[in-house]
Order: sequence, then structure tokens, then C-alpha cells
Amino acid sequence: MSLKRHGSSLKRVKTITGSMDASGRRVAIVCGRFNDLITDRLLAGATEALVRHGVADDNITVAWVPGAFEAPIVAKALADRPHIDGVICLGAVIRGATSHYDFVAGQAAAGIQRAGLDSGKPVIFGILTTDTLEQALDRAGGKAGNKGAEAVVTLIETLSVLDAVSAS
Ligand code: INI
Repeated sequence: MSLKRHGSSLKRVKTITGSMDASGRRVAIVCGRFNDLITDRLLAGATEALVRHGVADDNITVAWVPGAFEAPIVAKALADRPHIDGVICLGAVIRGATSHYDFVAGQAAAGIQRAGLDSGKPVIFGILTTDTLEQALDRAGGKAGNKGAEAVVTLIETLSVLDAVSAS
């Protein structure tokens, strides 16, 4: 896959862009069991996309957690392992299913961001936050694509950009 170029046409501007080659990458996925009708599909989308982009299946680690709220602490622990290059968090927080939607979704987002910044490795937010089960199904391999596969593309590009920044 080639990445669309954006930005300056000035010749001396240094532009850093990622590539989509993920061969040799070692990736962990943290997947919430809550709403597993959805998260099973996100996980299938993510693992298929990783392999399609060149990640060997024995370089993929999957850790299941009870729900999206628990994703950040496990993501941080995985990101701190030297043999993991980056982490994808998958989950489904559905407003109709809970009165504490805002707490679970908000804290999962904040914690995942923090896990990435504190570990220095990309930790990708692949948590669906929807009003209804139908909207979640649409985004888990239905008519709106698969957010798990999208999270893979995001991780691969971010890893590549970070490598390019380190080499710059
Ligand atoms: N966890 C989810 O991943 N999705 C949800 O929709 C959800 N709801 O509806 O409550 C949910 N709750 C559990 C939460 O993630 C924790 O596991 C729980 O609060 C214990 O810390």
C-alpha cells in the first residue's frame, strides 16, 4: 500500500512519511471480552491485516482482558516488553449497554494514550465507542469496514514514522 503524500512542494523541506511494510514487526493485541460478539470480529480483522502486511503469525501476541477499562494497564505492560514493537487495543463500548459508558470509554482512551506516551511505543486506540450494537457491527466487518484492520494500518504507519524520526 502506498501512502498519499501531503504538504509542501518546497524542495528543502524535510518530510517524514511512513511506509506500510511491517515484515519483522512484533505486535501485541489487547482485546476486551466485553461485547465479544464485536471484539471477536475486530480481532479477526486485525490479525488478518497484520499477516497481510507481512507480520509473521508467531510475532503476534493476543492478550484478552475483561473490558476496555482494563486495556491500558495490560497494553502498558506489553509495550514495556523489549520484544514488542507496538500494541493495538481492541474493544467495544456501547452506550446502550451501560450507564457508565462515558467513564469506560473516556478512561480507556486516556489510559491508552498514556500507555503509549509512557512506554515510548505506539499503543493504538482500536476501541469502538458507539450508541448502538448495530453501529458497532457496522464497524466490525460490516458496511463501515473493520476498525481492527484500520488499527493495524495505523500501527504500521506510526512505527515506520517513529523509525524515520529516529534515523533523521
Ligand atoms: N466494557 C467494555 O469493554 N464495553 C462496554 O460496553 C462496557 N459496559 O457496557 O459497561 C464495559 N464495561 C466493563 C469495564 O470495561 C470493566 O471491565 C469493568 O468496569 C471492571 O473494571
